[in-house]
Amino acid sequence: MSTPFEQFVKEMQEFFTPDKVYIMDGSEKEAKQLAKEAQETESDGKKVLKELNGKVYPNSYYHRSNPNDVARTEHLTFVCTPTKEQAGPNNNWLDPKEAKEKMNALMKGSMKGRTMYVIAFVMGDPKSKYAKNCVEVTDSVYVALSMRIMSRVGKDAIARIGNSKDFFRGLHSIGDVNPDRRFVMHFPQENLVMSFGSGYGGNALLGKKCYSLRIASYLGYNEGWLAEHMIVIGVQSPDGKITYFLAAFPSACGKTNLALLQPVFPGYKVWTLGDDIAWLNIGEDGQLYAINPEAGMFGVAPGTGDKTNPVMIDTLKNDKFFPTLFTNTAVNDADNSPWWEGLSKETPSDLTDWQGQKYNASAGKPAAHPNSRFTVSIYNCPTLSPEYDNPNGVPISGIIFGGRRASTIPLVYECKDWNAGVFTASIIGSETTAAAGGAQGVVRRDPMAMLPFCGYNMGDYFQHWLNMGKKVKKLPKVFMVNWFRKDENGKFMWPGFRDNSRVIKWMIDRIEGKAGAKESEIGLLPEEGALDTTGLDVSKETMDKLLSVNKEDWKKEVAMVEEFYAKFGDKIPKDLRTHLEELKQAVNK
Ligand code: GTP
Ligand code: SPV
Ligand code: MN
Repeated sequence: MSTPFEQFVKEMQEFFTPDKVYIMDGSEKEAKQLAKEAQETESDGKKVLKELNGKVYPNSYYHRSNPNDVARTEHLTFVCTPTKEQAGPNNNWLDPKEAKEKMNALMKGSMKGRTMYVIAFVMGDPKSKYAKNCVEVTDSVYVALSMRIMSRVGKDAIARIGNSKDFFRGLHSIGDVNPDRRFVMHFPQENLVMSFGSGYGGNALLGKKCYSLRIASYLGYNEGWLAEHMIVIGVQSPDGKITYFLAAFPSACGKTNLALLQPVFPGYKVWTLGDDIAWLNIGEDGQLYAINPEAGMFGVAPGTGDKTNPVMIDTLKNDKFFPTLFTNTAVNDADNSPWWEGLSKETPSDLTDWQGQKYNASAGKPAAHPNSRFTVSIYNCPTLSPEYDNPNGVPISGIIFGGRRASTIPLVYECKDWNAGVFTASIIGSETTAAAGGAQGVVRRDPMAMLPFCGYNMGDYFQHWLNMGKKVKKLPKVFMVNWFRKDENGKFMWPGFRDNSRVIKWMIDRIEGKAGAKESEIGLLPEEGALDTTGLDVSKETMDKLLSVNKEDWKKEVAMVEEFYAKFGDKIPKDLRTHLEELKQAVNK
């Protein structure tokens, strides 16, 4: 008798008709063999991987994707629930039957001439009751190696699945990398995702956004937990106490950087637990606990340097885990190392750009793609928390929400209570970034930083957040931040990065009841002098602006929120409507 896992592999082999089937065991030896294979395999007219200088970045390899396949494609991503209403106005929807017919036509036989890699993996620590079993099949060796970094792949996962039928099924085929034949289809009711035509992380590493957010958010809705686009950190203060925070910012808005923060104050330290996804459960003591289901980081390269994020540079230089991948960065031909804007002050003279051309700086275009990324194991991170693989997760005292906004949103404010926090998170606006295809810099609503990742109707999702608040015993404090305010000349007003620790310090003091706050129309702002600006090079005038509420801006903001809420009709919980009405009155006074 074969196991459901073995049956699935057989079914996939019959469906995709690859030349070869390879079941991953997750060993380092295997990874080295796959890296070798990837250097010999041609895809889309070039070798899948090229070895980089191991003296600069140990175990590092370079991947250049098709220039039209460099980011998530939200317009080609669908949630296929039985009814359109279940998916909500926040998702593209297709009838599941129709979606499958479409995908079957594209995917049947699509692995001919290639190897099908079978990746059994666990999201979360295999010892944790919150962890989930998954299998992805793919014809991309780049995806197979990336999955090894991002999750717990191989023998242990196969053993954990055992004789169970209950595992996520992810079908991925790179096809012919044609944007006109590219779809990512989610079937939450069947614990299934079908993805065709893209090799890019968010579209192809199905354990990440597709499973751990879109499918998992739906599971959480039914089972009483939350799957969120959040980092998890522990902040140690000089007295040795560690305060655990979650932070949700939209894509390419600073999560990875905050997760590896090196505070400016002596005696403070950030312990890293997660940089992109958190699963939140109510623990036996009634508190909110978080685990990071991932095992690696798929981070934005541009902007990462010694000054901005020294811990990430150390992580990338760590030789612990094999391999580290660099995708669509530039390459410094002087020493065969990856390079991107912000890595060093001077642009090296001898660069190949992300499209494989000799770089010419005078053309005014960046050498690395703005969404170029590294894929690195979290075990390489020197600030990894000893609690990272605690099967129960860590107890959360504060939740930070944020967005990328040139105006309107102050540097930081605190929400009065849980429901005010849910409201504030539900109205987050953020300027779109290169993490997704399409226009950039356009302000759109991105509630909880989950707009592209919530696998069901966001009206129901808001209600679920309110319900969770009723069940959690000691509710975390909720804060809103904006590192991205700009002045009249388009310059960032706040230095950001390591100086963000000043804001975190105020939050810890608020949680401990040690710092003051003053009421405003939108929530509680730091009281005069409460935010520690010792040694900070920002004028008093700028600080005042960063911490003020401009009612004219907020009137416009309310109008945008009204428009957004309207899309959801009756699905918006009454409590949130009341909060919006109160905000409207306050800013119109
Ligand atoms: P995803 O991986 O797409 O979910 O993104 P993320 O939220 O982890 O974003 P990340 O930390 O990688 O940052 C994205 C970009 O914002 C990078 O170019 C960073 O250098 C930049 N960035 C991060 N923090 C700050 C900050 O405090 N101020 C400014 N000005 N830029 C920042
Ligand atoms: C994001 O876009 O939010 C990412 C990168 O973290 S991806 O995994 O591709 O979605
Ligand atoms: Mn993300």
